[in-house]
Amino acid sequence: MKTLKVALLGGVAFLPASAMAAEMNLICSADVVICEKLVSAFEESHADIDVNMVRLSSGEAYAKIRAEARNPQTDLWWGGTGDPHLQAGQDGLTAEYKSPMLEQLQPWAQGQAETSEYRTVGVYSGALGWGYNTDILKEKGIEPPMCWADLLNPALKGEIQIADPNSSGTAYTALATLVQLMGEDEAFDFLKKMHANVSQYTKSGSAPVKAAARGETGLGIVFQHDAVSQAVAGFPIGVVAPCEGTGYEIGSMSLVEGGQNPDEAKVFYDWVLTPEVQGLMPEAGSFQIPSNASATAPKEAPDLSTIKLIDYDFGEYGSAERRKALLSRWDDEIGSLPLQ
Ligand code: S7P
Repeated sequence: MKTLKVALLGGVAFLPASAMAAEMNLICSADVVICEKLVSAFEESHADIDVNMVRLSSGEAYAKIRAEARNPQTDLWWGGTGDPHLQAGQDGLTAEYKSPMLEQLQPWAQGQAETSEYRTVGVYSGALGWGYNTDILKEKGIEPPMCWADLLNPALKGEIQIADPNSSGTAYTALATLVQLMGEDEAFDFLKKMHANVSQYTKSGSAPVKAAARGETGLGIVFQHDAVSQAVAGFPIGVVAPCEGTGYEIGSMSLVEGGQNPDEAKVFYDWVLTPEVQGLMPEAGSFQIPSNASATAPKEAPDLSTIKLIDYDFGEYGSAERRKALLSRWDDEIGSLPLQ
C-alpha cells in the first residue's frame, strides 16, 4: 500500500495514501498484464490519485456501464474493441471529451472520435486472425488453415475455440468481419458450419489462443497480436492473417457520463494517450499499433500494410441497432446449438 508522510507535532506518521489521495474507477478491457502495468505506472507518476481497476471483456464492460447508468460507479473505460464503445456513446452512457492530446493521434484514432461525436477515441489498432498450435496440427497431420474457408475442414473438428461475441469484443469483431466479407446470411451459414469444429465459446477474446498455446486446443480465433504474444512468450504458435481478408479493431477509450471522478479520469485519459505511455505496451506483451503518431509501433506487431484488410464500417457495426440485432441472431442461431 502507498503511504504518505505527514508531519505531526513531535514526529512523523505514515497514513495510507488511500485515506488522503483522490481516486478514480477504471474498467480495463485489454489483457490484464497491460491493465496492471498502466495502473502501476500511473500511480507512480501521480501519487495523488489512486486507481481502482477491474478487468472486463469489452461486451461485459458495456453491460456494466449500462447497468450502472443511473448511478455510475465507473469513471473511465480504457481498451477493448471500439464497437461497444461506439454503442455506449450512442446510448449516451459516455461523455463528450476533446483531449488536448487528440491532434497527436493517428487519423484512424481521431476518426473514431469523430464517429462518436467525441464520446470515445482510438487508443490502439490490430487485425483479426488466428493462432494455431504448430505441434498439434503437425501431429494430427492437419494442414494449417490459411483462409476462413479452411476453418470448415472436418479434420479441425473440436480443435477451434473462439469467444462468445456477447462478452467479447474480439468475437464480435469476428462476427462483424464475416458479415462484411460474406453478407449476413452467408456469414451465419458459415458460422453454423464452423460450429461443428468449435469445442468452446470462451468469455474472453484472447483465451482461445492462450488455450492453443497450452496445447488444450489446435486453434484460437483472436486478434493476431494476441497470437503473437504467445509466440513471443515461446509457445509453438503460428499466426495467420486469413487469405480472403479480415477485419480489425480500433481499441478505444471512453469517459463515463456522470462518473464521480471526472477530473481524475481526464488526467488518466490524457496521460495514457502520450507516446511514452503507449510505448509501455510491448513490455507487457501487448503488440497492438499505438494511436499516438509519435509512438513507435512494436517490432513484433503484425504489419497492417501487408494484411488484406476489409473496409470495416465502424459506424454501422458499432451502432446500437446493428450490434444488438447481430448478437441476438448469434444467440438464436449459433449460441443455442449444442457443442459436439
Ligand atoms: O488482449 C488485447 C486485446 O485483444 O483485448 C481486447 C479485447 O477486446 C478484450 O478482450 P475481449 O475480446 O474479451 O473483449 C482488444 O481490444 C485488445 O487488442
